Amino acid sequence: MDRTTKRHLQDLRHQRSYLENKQRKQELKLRKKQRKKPQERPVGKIWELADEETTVTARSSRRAGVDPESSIEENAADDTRFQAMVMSVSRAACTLLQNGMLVQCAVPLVEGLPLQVAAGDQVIARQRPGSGLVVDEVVPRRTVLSRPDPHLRNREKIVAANIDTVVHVVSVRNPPLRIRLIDRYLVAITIGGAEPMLCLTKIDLLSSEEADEEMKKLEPYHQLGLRVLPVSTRTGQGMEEVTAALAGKLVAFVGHSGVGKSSLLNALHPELDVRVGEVQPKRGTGRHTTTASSLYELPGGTRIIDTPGIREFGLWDLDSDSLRFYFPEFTSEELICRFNDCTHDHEPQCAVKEAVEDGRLSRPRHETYLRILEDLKNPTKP
Ligand SMILES: Nc1nc2c(ncn2[C@@H]2O[C@H](COP(=O)(O)OP(=O)(O)O)[C@@H](O)[C@H]2O)c(=O)[nH]1
Ligand SMILES: [Mg+2]
Ligand SMILES: [Zn+2]
Repeated sequence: MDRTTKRHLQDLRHQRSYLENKQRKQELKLRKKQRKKPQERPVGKIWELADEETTVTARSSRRAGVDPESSIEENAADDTRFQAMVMSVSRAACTLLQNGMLVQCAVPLVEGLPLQVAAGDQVIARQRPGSGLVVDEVVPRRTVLSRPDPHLRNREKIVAANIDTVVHVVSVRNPPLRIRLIDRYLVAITIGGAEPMLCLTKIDLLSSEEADEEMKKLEPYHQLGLRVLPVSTRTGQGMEEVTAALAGKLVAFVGHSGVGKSSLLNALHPELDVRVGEVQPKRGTGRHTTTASSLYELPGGTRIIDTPGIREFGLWDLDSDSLRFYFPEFTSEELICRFNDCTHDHEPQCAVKEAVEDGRLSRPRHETYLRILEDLKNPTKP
């Protein structure tokens, strides 16, 4: 790894630990404020969906000493406010984990659109007299994984929040490994502030020579300092490494449908019994069995957000000038282009293009970079 890449990674790590500390302090403060003893939480998805609004309404109204029929919402508001983690989100509601129970909570509209909440978010929710829970505010996020909303291109869609690590899951077969798809995910993960990791699944479908070949294709990512974890959920190969790499973290699994995200989750903790899809023989991709992101808690404090397959990972919050910083190998000190602001595209005497020509830099990565650059310059093109 060259010096610039190292420095880049160091900066990212530094930023992360700073943000982590900040979040920890915030949480401590809030916990003190709520004067709550930490509750023992059941592990895995073994909670029953609580008799949602009714039980919570009764309990919190009693605690707050308010008349549930009261028409003055402000009176009840403060005492019924509590912080909870978002486990999953549907159109106008989300599921929160409150005192070891899953409770449904409405998401309010802001300027005609539902307030943005995502699995992994910490929210402050409030009991509305007689009409269930509602999200009041979202606690500032430590990290995000975002993409443009597929329905409203100029709105951000947060796929997961407050994640430490995002594992991009790719399979060696069914569907086959297409390394060009990795780069967009990596850019999106890095922008959002989480640590990226790669998981190469279904290695039981290959001989060891074939597996070595596939691992070779991922060499440019190794060189970038990215962790690559080969696994099989069928044989259990590599599962110990995955378990260790994710221990204690809040993690999101992303990648195309059918690559084995849900299977990986089941292999980490079989009691979860997450629905797994069949791969369609014709297209070699999976059906979308996982339709919304859901957060699962595993023994030992690891928490995983399983996301639906995303075919095209669009990039949010990126402009063409900053794109090259997400390809850290292009900013290496040895690479001196003729122009300081070289975009490594059409410019003469471009050190990056020369390095691609003589094999020092990955050609597929440069090609993806150019494609993203083109998209960013022409945002209206489909
Ligand atoms: N051979 C093999 N098949 C797997 C492995 N992991 C998952 N699969 C299969 O891949 C298909 C899609 O899995 P699923 O977990 O639903 O993928 P997801 O869409 O990414 O969540 C299912 O038929 C799984 O049985 C593996 O390690 N080896
Ligand atoms: Mg799935
Ligand atoms: Zn250049």
